Amino acid sequence: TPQELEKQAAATAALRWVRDGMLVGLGTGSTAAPFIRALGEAVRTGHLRVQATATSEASDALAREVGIPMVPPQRGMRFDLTVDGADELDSHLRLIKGGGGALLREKVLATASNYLLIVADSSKAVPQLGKFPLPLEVVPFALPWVMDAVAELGANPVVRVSKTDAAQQVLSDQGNLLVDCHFGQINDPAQLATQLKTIPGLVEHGLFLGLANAALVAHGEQVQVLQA
Ligand code: DER
Repeated sequence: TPQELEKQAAATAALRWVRDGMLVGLGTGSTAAPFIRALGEAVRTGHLRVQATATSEASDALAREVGIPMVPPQRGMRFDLTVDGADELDSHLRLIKGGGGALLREKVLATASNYLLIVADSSKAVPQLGKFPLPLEVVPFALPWVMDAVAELGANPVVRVSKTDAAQQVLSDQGNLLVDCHFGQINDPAQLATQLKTIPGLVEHGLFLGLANAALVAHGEQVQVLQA
């Protein structure tokens, strides 16, 4: 599809940000995956030596499959570059992430990275955040009260279920629930992020503010570079 081609174009362009010897954070989702494959190819053919850590079990498995040497989290570890997708990004490079369910590890790696590069197809760039429901990672015990608290903030919260079985709640790699919050339009992302952080049992939210350094947004075969 045209969207898949855009994801591929952005992912391929991201390879030019990787330098020999880098410690790389690997994102999660359908745009991060072709980047992982392309990086694996560059490693296997001897063009690049890198080490990496992934933001999900799925990306970790893919990275190992394509031959990228993987390292576990350690004290003092800083990533030279993390490449990840996003569900929405605005012109200030504020992001909504978590559609792929990996927002917690994604935010951990983004924060431990010297450079966060977002790869996206053209549908992800928006004038204002919030059309895409904001994902939260929630400790199962706390779910009812977290739902109440975010409803109080004006959202319509929905617990994420399996696409193939609506009775099956989706669990994160940490065994937590994912709650998608329909805000309609987020006028003040910073204020909302602050409010969400005070809710007990809400482990993390998908607003990534001040974290992305650049974004590669593909429009057809053209890849636009946005800098923060
Ligand atoms: O969860 C995320 O933020 C992922 O990066 C993902 O949702 C991005 O979407 P993609 O599969 O279209 O790249």
